[in-house]
Amino acid sequence: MTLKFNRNQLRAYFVCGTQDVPGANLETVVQSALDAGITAYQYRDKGTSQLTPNERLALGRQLHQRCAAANVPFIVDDDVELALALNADGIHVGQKDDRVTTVLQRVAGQMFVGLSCSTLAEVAIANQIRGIAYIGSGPIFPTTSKADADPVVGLAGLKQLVARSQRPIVAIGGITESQLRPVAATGVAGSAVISMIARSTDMPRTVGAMLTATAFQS
Ligand code: TZP
Ligand code: MG
Repeated sequence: MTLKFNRNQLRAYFVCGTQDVPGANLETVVQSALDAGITAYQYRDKGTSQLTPNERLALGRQLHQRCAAANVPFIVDDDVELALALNADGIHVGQKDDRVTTVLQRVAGQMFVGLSCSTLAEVAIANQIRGIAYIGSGPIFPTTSKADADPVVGLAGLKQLVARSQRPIVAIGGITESQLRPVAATGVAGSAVISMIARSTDMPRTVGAMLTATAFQS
């Protein structure tokens, strides 16, 4: 079954691949995050990941099953073929990935699409493209989790992107627990994080703080 998109799924959005949990088991980490109450999971296995394409596919099947059991959308980063093979609920594409319009056509009706936008110009273009479910904006703060990250957007920059966007925005990049409230105050629908959850010593507290920072919207 494919989960439909709604903006509450952006409140506590966990992004993670094997490269982000060295020495640990990604399935175990994702299950702990699901148990703690994350509202979306993005399978982003790339960069220094050592997995073969077949291993990535097999692991993705397990992770999708775990997300489905928790009624949490399973979103694949960047890779349309992988997203289709895994029957994902969503796909997230960057400005440098396959052009978003091509992706929208490929997955039409099968999954929702999120797009990274870090400038006002990118948001203005995204506003004109039908079918984009949400925007991911960042990095808000410096991050060590993405080698080719765009320049830092900052809280003031984020607020401008939110004001311009016709779609809900999820903030990403360098977000720590102490920054959740200022980030939420910009009007975003939520925060997306790698390190804050992957390295948390208390996932229920960490995810709880993400949920507390953003109000549920019906
Ligand atoms: N896109 C922009 S910043 C980033 C991604 C995938 C990395 C976020 O990781 P962290 O550890 O939460 O800063
Ligand atoms: Mg599904």
